[in-house]
Amino acid sequence: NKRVKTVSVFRPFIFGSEAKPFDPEKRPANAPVDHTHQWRVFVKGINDEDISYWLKKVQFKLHETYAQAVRTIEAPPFEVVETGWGEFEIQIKLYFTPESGEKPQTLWHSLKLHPYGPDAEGMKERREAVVSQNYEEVIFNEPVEPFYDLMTGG
Ligand code: SLL
Repeated sequence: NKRVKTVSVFRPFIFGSEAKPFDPEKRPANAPVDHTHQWRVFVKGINDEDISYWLKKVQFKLHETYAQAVRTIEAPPFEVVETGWGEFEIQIKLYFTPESGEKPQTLWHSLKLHPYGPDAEGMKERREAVVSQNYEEVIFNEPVEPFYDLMTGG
């Protein structure tokens, strides 16, 4: 496949996590006793825009304390919902649509369970969700023609 010379295509997305302490009255039934939080790690479009036309699959690699630490998500929503007790680094590997011919790209996200900053104590009392997310862009330099067409609707 021929490459479209001197062209770069950008796609924005959001990745991150959201965590909430369990409500003591209703812990998830199957959560181990030492778990304290429910959390979610995700990759998504800006304003929940559908990004599955370029993002094919996402592989999340959790801490080794998790059974089946590698979770592969093949369709949106690209997310893993889990429970746990500790914070750790999550490896996020993005796989692009086959037309792209692009290699997967790896990101890291620090799972945050505990509020921090000036209002941390208040947030803990109110059991607020802790959100930690980042804006990111993938850049495809000189994409192959079929992928360029797909990206630009041509
Ligand atoms: C820490 N370095 O010590 C981190 C490790 C591991 C978190 C955190 C549950 C695992 C499971 C879980 O929260 N692991 O029970 O399956 O803080």
